[in-house]
Amino acid sequence: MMTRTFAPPRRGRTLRAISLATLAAVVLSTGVAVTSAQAAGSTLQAAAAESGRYFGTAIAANKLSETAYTTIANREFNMVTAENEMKLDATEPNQNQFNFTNGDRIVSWARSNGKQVRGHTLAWHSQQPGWMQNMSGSALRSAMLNHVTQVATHYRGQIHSWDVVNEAFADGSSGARRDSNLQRTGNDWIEAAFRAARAADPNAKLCYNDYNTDNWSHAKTQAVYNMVRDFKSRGVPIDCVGFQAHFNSGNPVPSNYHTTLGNFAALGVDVQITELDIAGSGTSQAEQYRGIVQACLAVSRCTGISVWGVRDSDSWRSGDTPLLFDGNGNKKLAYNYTLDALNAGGTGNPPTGGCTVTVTRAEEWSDRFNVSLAVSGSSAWRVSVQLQGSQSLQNSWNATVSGSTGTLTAVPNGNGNSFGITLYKNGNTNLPTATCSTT
Ligand code: G2I
Repeated sequence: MMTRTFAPPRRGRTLRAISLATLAAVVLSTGVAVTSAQAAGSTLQAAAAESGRYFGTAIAANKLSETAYTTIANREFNMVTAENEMKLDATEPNQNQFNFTNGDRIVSWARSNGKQVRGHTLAWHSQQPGWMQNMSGSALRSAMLNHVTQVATHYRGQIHSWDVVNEAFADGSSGARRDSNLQRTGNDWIEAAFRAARAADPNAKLCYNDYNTDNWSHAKTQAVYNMVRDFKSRGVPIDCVGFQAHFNSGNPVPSNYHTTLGNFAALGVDVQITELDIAGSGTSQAEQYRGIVQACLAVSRCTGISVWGVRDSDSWRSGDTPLLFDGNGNKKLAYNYTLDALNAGGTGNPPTGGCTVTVTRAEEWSDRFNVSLAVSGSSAWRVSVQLQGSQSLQNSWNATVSGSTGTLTAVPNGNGNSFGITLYKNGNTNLPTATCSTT
């Protein structure tokens, strides 16, 4: 566990959470006043990193030559999403002719500035190239899977999380899938896309991403939840759910937001706020941003927040002034509230705090396969390995591993930070997922 210690009271956190007796004991035993063990972050990325989370933004390739834009983006954010450059129309303008020029520019800018990348998006009813819009049936299904495979392969190893499928559910009270040419290829198109993405880039987290899924009581939220629960129970490779979080007065931040995030996380997926923007201004807008940050910080598996653009003038709906910087690059009140809320911390540190673990497929036999796990960031770690379906442990090396099905726990046994396991497939060849915490 990453421990968070006392933050200064001016940040609002939280002598309240510490019993007076404990506080007295600390003061008595040290003879000095309690102070923060960790300086408050002065940028969004630094403040989010205090609890092991990222803070990201959408980036437009055609703005990377603008210094005012890149200065803010580089300073404040450590996760980057291509706003349009990895979409289907951008990456496969003609069937089987791929164009990664602008997507690559964004990845290259991100990596050269030490940032991670969210991929957006592999399969979507919208922004399809003309040739795809006119397709249907098995030809479309094959073309979609080929697209997923080619794009995820091109970016293999460079993507933190992929929005594998975007916006596949209908709005309103039906709880149904959205009608689209992809949906008409068969209800299993979403899981087929996830399996293709996993095969192409086994180390990227694979997300389902949607909007109007914030309010727990809404039919669309329930429908997505039921799909994710079904996927997890059948071993369909899904690792995360993206909540776009485009809010305005007609669609305000719901008071049950943290319930929504927590319930999804309890299914065994990470949750990410992926395209945050909130129409408005002043205190009302700032308070809503604060509410979003607090909801994320309250859920251990809410691993990061991305806003959908840098300055209001960069927004897809600039008239709503929905972002954290104004058109001149000045920090808005919403920025200050967001930064303070990140610095104030929350109750749930993500499981990745303090160390990370990568999971790689190794040797395979008809009934078994090997999995290599490498920990970085700490030598005092505990790794939870979530087996898929009915997989069970046959053997392990270079770590002490307990459990045999479901979730395994591994701790160091003096053989360093890499270890391995052999799993019986028992009908499921999917790679397990793993999370790391420091001890
Ligand atoms: O609509 C807001 C977002 C909802 N969730 C999925 C996101 O992918 C989506 O992003 C927006 C971009 O912010 C817009 O920039 O998606 C729109 C449609 O893909 C983007 O708009 C497009 C315009 O439709 C194009 O005409 C334009 O050439 O932006 C393009 C580049 O400016």
